Amino acid sequence: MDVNAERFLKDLHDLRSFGASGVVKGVVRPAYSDADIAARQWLAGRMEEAGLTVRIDPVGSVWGLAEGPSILLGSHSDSQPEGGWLDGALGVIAALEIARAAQEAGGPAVSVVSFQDEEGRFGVTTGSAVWGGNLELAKADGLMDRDGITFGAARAKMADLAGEFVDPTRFTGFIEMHIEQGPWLDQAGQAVGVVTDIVGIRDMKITFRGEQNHAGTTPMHLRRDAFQGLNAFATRINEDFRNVVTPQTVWTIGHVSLHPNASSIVPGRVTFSMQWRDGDADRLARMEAIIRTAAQEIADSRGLEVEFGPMLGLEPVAMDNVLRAALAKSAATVAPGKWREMPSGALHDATNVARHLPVAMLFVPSINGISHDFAEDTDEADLVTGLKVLAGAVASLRP
Ligand code: HGY
Ligand code: MN
Ligand code: MN
Repeated sequence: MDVNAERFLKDLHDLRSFGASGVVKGVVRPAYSDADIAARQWLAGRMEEAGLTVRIDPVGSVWGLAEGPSILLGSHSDSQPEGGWLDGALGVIAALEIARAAQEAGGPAVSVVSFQDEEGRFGVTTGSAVWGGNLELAKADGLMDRDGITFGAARAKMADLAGEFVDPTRFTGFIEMHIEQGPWLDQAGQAVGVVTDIVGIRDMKITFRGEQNHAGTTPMHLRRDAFQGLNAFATRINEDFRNVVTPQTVWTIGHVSLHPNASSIVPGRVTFSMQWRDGDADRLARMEAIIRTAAQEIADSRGLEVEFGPMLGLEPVAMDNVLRAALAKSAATVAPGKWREMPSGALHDATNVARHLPVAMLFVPSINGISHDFAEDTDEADLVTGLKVLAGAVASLRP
């Protein structure tokens, strides 16, 4: 099968024009934003032109379906609030190009998907989590973004486009191409990573409630300052994790909402995100226990109340041996000496798809290891190398 690198790169750049930030190549295309919906409609048109049957499912994931049994390729086209042009988009456009090239070559049958809300405006990989059965739709509908909008209300914006969920039994497997989003391939001067497994994640909101008061007149020893509670908590877990974590374990407080967020008011409430990731589910559980104990003890000692929101989680997932071997063989042919096997520290839709299908992933380098930032980028030669590796693997899977 011969992929068309020019056609692939043009589509990738065209997709970037939806929600272009104006800062380098970055995009602002969070799930269900006007730019995201417009991009999804554009993508549906490209799928149709490629001879695929378009279906938009009840959560807004866009599918381009080949006839009969097919291999599914894809990723997501929503972005972080400040996102790069390749995170997700690369896997979707590579899938589209391979579906076209495969048709031109007379097979195999390739279907394409762009899952909705992979970037977790509402949850964690929400669209594929619902499709894969990791998250009930009714529960997803109640999830709120940081402005208090529910997933249910947001997906209603696409209701007039929506059909049924796609039956997973029509697919024989799933391969997701993605940027690495970390430093390893770039530092080693390598072009391709074949993924061995994807880490697990836990994500929850925690709230400390204290007493809002005057910042000039309230003596320090009488304060019940919610921000000071968060400050103590962040320091405490760094200490308490020390004997539990490995160099691969990560944890992040990435969103903080302080109330009322004013210079002259002792803050009475803080709600923050607590997220942690590791390849070992037991370690994730031990970290959860540390988090809950630390937050409770800090609250008790400072006259605060603590409230734990619902915890979202995805388990670590190993890649399928057959698909992974096909990618490795293709990488060794297309990029000899310039590829490696590696785990994924980022979450991907493949985690959820693994509930239904054998899954595998391949990575291309991220320049300076930057992602979830407008500066995210990859050398176009590496994008094309990755595309060729994926095409080779898909071609080798034909019956
Ligand atoms: O956060 C993640 O790992 C993914 O990029 N959403
Ligand atoms: Mn992604
Ligand atoms: Mn991402």
